[in-house]
Amino acid sequence: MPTVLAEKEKIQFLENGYTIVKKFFDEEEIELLQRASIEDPAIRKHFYDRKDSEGLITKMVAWNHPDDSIYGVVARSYKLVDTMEDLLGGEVYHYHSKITAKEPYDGGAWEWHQDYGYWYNNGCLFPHMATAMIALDKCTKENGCLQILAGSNQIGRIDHALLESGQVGVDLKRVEEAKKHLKLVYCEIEPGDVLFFHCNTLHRSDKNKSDQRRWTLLCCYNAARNNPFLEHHHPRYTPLKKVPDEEIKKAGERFLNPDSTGAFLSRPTAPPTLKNKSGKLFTS
Ligand SMILES: O=C(O)CCC(=O)C(=O)O
Repeated sequence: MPTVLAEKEKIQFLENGYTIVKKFFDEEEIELLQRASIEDPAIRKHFYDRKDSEGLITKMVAWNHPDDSIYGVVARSYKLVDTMEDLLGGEVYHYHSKITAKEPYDGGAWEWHQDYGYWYNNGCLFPHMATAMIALDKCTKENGCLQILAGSNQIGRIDHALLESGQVGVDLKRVEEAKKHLKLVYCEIEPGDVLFFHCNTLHRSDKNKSDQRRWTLLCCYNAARNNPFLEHHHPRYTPLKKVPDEEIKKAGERFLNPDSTGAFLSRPTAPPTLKNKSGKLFTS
């Protein structure tokens, strides 16, 4: 199946570092995903906390390999993978998937960062990487939708540092300069919409100030031609078995199989060489 992107959405991704495809998943598909994510015991079991500077928490679960669960089938579906391959210019493989869960009032913020600020340190030589953020809930300004600096993908990789909260954030002086040139976009999306963003796109999100939860599923991909030169906590090139889109509904609410998803991450990761202000090495 070819990409679902119209030419103008692809140009938007290349120029601005992101594009949003409305109703990428239909109502039935997204309801299955929502229900599975709530009921799946493996998700509950492997949630870990990711704190922000106020001590507020985003719950996260991340896994490496897409299995036959509904999330794995979504991550391997022709429509998602072919679209990624169109955006990244060739074969891709699944780098990892994660759920970021911001509960009403409690869900924490994410500091400005580029995903390549992390992934560069994993031995990924080129920034041929991107993420599909799938809205499981309505994502709004109030509940902490993703914010993006449109066009920041063209800046290239910026230095990141380990923050006291344990998050890895970008040099904020650069962000301030970038804001003078680039538009800040609040990516408000509905369940079933997909926000595709490039690994050098600067992004952050606010804490959840509302009584509405904000859960998202993020599927991250690397270009096959960008096989990481270092062994690390995410997979090196592993051929991806695409599945027809119809398999999503057939998967129903099939839960994650912890034996086939590879390592679940057990805590936030940061490049091992980054130090925080007190000079302490992050030892993940
Ligand atoms: O879920 C969010 O608000 C942000 C997620 C994010 O920035 C990431 O996973 O890199």
